[in-house]
Amino acid sequence: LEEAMRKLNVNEMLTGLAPQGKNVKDMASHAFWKTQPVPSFDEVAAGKDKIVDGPIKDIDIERVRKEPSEMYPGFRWVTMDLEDEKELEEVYELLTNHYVEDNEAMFRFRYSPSFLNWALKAPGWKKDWHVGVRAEKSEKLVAFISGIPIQLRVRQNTLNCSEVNFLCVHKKLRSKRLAPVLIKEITRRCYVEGVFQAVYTVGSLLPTPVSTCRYFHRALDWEKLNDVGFSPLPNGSTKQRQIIRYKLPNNTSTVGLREMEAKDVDAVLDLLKRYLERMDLAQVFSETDFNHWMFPTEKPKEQVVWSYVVEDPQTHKITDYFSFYNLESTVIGHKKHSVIKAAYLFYYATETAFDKGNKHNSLLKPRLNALVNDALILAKKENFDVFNALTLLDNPLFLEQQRFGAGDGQLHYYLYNYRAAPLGGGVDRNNLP
Ligand code: MYA
Repeated sequence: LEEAMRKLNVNEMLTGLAPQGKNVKDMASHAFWKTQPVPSFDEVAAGKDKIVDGPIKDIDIERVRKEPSEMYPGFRWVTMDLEDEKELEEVYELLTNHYVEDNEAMFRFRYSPSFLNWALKAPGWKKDWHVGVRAEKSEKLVAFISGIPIQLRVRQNTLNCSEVNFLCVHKKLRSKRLAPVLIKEITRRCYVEGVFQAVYTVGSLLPTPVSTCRYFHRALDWEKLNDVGFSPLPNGSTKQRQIIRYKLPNNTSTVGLREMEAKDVDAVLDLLKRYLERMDLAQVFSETDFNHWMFPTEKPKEQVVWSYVVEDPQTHKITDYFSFYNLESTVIGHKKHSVIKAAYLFYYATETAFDKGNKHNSLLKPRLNALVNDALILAKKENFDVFNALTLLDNPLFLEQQRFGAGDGQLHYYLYNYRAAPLGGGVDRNNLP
């Protein structure tokens, strides 16, 4: 029964609708979102097959307000200067204490200052899109929202977009409708720059996701994950059995696997671009973007991203690529452990995806499994406790075999001021074995 329930939930979650209709407020009860250029639940449900991708409303840049809207008394708008280490530290502090937690409030994301530098100063970043709110008396930073410019392809259309992230309101100021004010302000600052569309991901269900993923977790240090309450001991198993289940070999197995080097950039970018063309929704990477996200040359205090390639020993061609990044979570109020070190699978690409006779993923599936198994081994060597992945790209081809377990969390993908037919997920489902 448990297995059946689990399957039911996964299937429901993959549709983008909340389980059994729970947590679904209708559009009318979304006092803020019903005023915004986003599709309603009903319209998406009714028109699934008829939706034509395109902007929802035209924005007249001349009519966009030049000044921020009024702030609540006692607070004021600020633009954060993330080049200033002190201000970066303030954003870090706010997020470390008030950002996203799991439903049981056991864990909270802990983005390092190095991570924030990486995520918020992406190529073309604008200081104006790092928006804060300070309490006037204490000068304390109490809220934040950010955007970075990206090129996003939705099927055949490439949008000049902002990616909105790190929306955070101090716990003492929650439920006072500050979030809509922040969202309207980042929207205004995007419009002012001539950017009229945005992409964002949120754990909770709002009107209306264009796609939904589920989080999967693969234990690397099961004992620690069990200690902190992240991985319960399954009925009928023992601690020893769990430790053995997640044990990994000491060495990687793919011939030609090595850390990525500067000389690989052209080949990897070419491979990654071709691989991402198979997806309906993907960022479009220039070489500058690629270097920033996947092969940063400036080494930060704390390493954020790891990139590897496979070089064919005979032809010296790059045949595969994978990367993961480092995002810790605070373990709230635990005596022994203060953080979980999590590796998140980032981008990857493999030539086996283009195999012509690949009707049943006959090469792609085993290759991905070998690569991800090596990624797990490398992450373990770097002292990560857990390896996380979402149900995007071709990930469903390896999650089960590599002993990932379905998590509670979902991640909904949203587009602002852009209507798009719902996405089926990264995997070409007709091609699954
Ligand atoms: S997702 C991460 C969000 N952050 C956290 O979860 C951290 C912990 N939580 C908090 O800090 C607060 O609870 C937040 C809400 C700030 C989330 N996205 O002020 P309120 C709606 C969008 O009374 P609070 C990320 O960073 C809610 O449905 N809307 O609520 C991406 C309700 O509206 P409606 C959200 O709990 C962010 C209203 O706000 C979210 O005190 C993308 C309630 O406001 C949410 N995560 O504060 C933002 N949470 O009545 C959108 C609640 O209508 C960007 N709400 O249901 C859109 C694109 C903009 C740019 C466009 C350019 C073209």
